[in-house]
Amino acid sequence: SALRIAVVGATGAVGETLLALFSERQLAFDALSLVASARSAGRTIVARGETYQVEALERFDFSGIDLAFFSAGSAVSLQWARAAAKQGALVIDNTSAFRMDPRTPLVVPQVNGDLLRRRPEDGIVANPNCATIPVVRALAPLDRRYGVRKIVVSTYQAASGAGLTGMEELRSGARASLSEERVEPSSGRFKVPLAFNVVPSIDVMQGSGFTLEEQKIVQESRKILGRDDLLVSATAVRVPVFNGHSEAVYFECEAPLDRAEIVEILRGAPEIVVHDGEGAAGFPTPRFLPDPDRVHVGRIRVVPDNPHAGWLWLVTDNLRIGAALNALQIAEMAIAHDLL
Ligand code: A2P
Ligand code: 11C
Repeated sequence: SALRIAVVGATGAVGETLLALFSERQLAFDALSLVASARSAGRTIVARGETYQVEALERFDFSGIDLAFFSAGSAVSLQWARAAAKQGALVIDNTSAFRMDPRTPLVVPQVNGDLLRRRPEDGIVANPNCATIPVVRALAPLDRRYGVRKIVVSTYQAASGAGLTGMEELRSGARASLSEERVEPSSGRFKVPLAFNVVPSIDVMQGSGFTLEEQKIVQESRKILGRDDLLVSATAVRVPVFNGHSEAVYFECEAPLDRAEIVEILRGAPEIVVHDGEGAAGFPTPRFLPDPDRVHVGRIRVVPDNPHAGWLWLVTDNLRIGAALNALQIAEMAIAHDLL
């Protein structure tokens, strides 16, 4: 039957990536609506070779829509996503608005895609945070073999996680510091200027002393892996990279680890590339990711003094795997399971 799709946040970094993926993965749909704020209404965007006019969310009617992707921030999702779902759309939400709601499946298709065997009662599927997805993609197969009991994550997150304005601030800040030998005042996207800097604070600070980004990594990993008992802690850091989140992951397991076996398990895991060569062939870097639709793992180590502990270095395209591609793979699975 005819498939009608709406993309809310179509003018943003994740929305743009989603539209590119529609062509690359040849998603078959019959009608596409591109939705953003009233500021963008009337703008034209080319998607899959056709020109579309952007529509304002506040005037958009979801009643004819089967599948709605939301990536316009959590405030927008909180205000509009439930209404869209009530009008009949299956909502795939890319924000943190509903992730921890017990009714809402929080899905990484390669890890817990089974949750998509039936349609969620409130019509909303949540897409995890871009720093959570790589951690659970790499650790789920290791958890099955060794029983992971503790994870410590340090992130090195790209400007694109903060959207198009984040990338623009890095670009203009870098240019200003090189040309005028002074650091451009921050527009506020990163609290302090990001160019030639490292900023250990992403999203708002919580009463715990951890940031919301760090809290998301903890709570979402537990929910996706189905392990409330899992010890998880994180430090989330913004680095002056345009796109591609990197993460150093320390993990401890019940069973003793075998490095060669870890390499083999990860090589066999869906859509993961293992970098295990000499020199630079032993680690991926965000600027030179060979295949952006795979999770890249390198620096696989077992701690010499503790055979139950290991380290991984993960690099992923945060706009694709961390957001748009994961959302599209949720959609592909929902279509395959006839949920629409
Ligand atoms: P707009 O371009 O009209 O502001 P990014 O993450 O790259 O910053 O993009 C954010 C996306 O969310 C954009 O598509 C933006 O549209 C959209 N957006 C932001 N605020 C709203 C809103 N109040 N209603 C609808 N879309 C919004
Ligand atoms: C960042 N991870 O890199 C954030 C962006 O919860 O979906 C995504 C925020 C979210 O800034």
